[in-house]
Amino acid sequence: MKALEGVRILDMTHVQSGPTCTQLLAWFGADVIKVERPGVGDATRGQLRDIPGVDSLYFTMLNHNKRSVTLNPKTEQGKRIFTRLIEECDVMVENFAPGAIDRMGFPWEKIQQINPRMIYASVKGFGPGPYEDCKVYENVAQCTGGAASTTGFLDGPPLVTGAQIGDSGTGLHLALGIVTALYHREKSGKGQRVECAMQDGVLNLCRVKLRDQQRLAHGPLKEYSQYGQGIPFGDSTPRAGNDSGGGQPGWILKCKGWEHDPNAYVYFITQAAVWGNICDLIGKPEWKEDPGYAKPEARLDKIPQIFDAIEEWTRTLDKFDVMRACNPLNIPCGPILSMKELAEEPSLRDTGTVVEVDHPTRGKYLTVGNPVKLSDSPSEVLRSPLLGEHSDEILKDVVGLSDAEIAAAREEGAV
Ligand code: CAO
Repeated sequence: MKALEGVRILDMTHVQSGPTCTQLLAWFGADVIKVERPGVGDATRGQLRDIPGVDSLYFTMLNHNKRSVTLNPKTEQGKRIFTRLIEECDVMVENFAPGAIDRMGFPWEKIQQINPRMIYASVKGFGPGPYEDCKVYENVAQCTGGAASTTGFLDGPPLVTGAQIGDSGTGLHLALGIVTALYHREKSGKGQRVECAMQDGVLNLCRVKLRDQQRLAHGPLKEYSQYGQGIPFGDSTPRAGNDSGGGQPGWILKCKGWEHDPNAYVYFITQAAVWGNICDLIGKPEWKEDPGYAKPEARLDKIPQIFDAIEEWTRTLDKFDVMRACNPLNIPCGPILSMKELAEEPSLRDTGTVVEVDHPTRGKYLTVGNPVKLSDSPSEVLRSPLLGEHSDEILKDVVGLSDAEIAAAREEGAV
């Protein structure tokens, strides 16, 4: 039995943040019913298409293991069907612009009235406050949540990251909120509202940068490279390039072939406990006893110079050979892996983290499977649904409509 088997989700999500959340719940076994506008569907079905007329990878990779029903809750019959779905589901998830579900005629108070056990979960760009009515996409959240101001190099502009911390990150937060509310409902018998703002989710992921903001009041951030470079600190957490962000200094270093391969680099951490091993490995055994280098505090004003010396060594080796040399010595490091290398990595295929899926109109494609592994409830990745593929079965089995009632709903444009 899957961990969330028996939990039914009314999935009113679109684009990325909400679908990430409901896809995770579906992988864990929930019955996720994705409600889409008749004839239109989730906008991402048609975005960034690589094959004409076929659901995009953007859509297919975010909507596995779900069923699709088309429904317009703004029509008369659509409202009746939607009300029945609220009665029959445990959780409703949405990430429309602020107020959209209310405008459909289903504010939280009404949803609660229809089904007091309903858990109603939403992603919005911002929480209550000056920006609560704004529409928000990924990079806006990265910029307003503190990620962009602290990402990039000191002498360059703020940078956004390729990791979708605003969309997928908030979806993950929301999924935890939903499961927590389901657990609470076991005891209270009641549903509740679950909300996660993208700004809040990003700020939560940037927690260590707010830590550093407060440390600045007590002096320079000595583990930042700029300290060793003699560059003064301003009044807010600066961009730190590839500095580690933790107590053990780290940096990205060139490896053999960096001149023509954009990913011939390695992340290298000068773990204090194995400093002696590092000195031996890079041919600087004298640094083990030198008072200017032996202790971590003594090294703080020389971090850039130390990484220059380590790079002299890493440049002589392939990035995987650097890792092979460091691992037995307990020196933490990691090669910079390209998407091509990740897609082809056999161990990720073996664990189901990278999965090949077959789709009726697109054929075979790769996706990222469930990164969370449960020992007794393994996840299988099932292809995303076509638009309205499960409309009839859901309208019959979940909503309880007859064939004639379904035909009438279609006539009205409700389905
Ligand atoms: N039947 C009929 N109408 C439907 C429908 C259905 N099944 N599903 C949605 N709609 C309607 C909504 O009612 C809404 O109409 P109104 O504005 O007239 O009330 C409209 O479709 C969708 O509205 P939207 O404003 O949410 O869509 P958008 O493309 O303009 O904005 C986005 C997209 C993502 C910016 C916005 O939804 C948003 O800010 N969401 C919250 C933050 C968020 O999740 N951002 C992440 C985006 S990427 O994951």
